Amino acid sequence: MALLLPLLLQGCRQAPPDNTPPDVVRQIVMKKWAIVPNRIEVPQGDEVELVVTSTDVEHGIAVPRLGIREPVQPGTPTIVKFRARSAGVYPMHCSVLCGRGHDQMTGVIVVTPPAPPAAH
Ligand SMILES: [Cu+2]
Repeated sequence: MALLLPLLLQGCRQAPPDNTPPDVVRQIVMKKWAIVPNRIEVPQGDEVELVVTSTDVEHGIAVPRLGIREPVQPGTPTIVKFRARSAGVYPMHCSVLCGRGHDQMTGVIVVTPPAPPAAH
């Protein structure tokens, strides 16, 4: 239930440096026609590294609300780094038209707020 708390903690948020190693690493596999897993949870404020691979043809990883849009070539992992400053659900999809099931290539990145809720 803590995940549903409104985010009213902007004023006491820390500002961590941006050149640190990732706090969390998540693997994503793109293939005809799915993003696996199609739901990824990461903590708010952490430096996240996504390692995105394709097992067949060229796909693309796009998470518009996080400003992410990168091609994913088979055989070469695409590394995407981001830090989500707000908790919430961020839709992701394939950004390369890869066949008739392309529209099914969707998922979400769920950014969870720190738990337990910080005392303000
Ligand atoms: Cu596609």
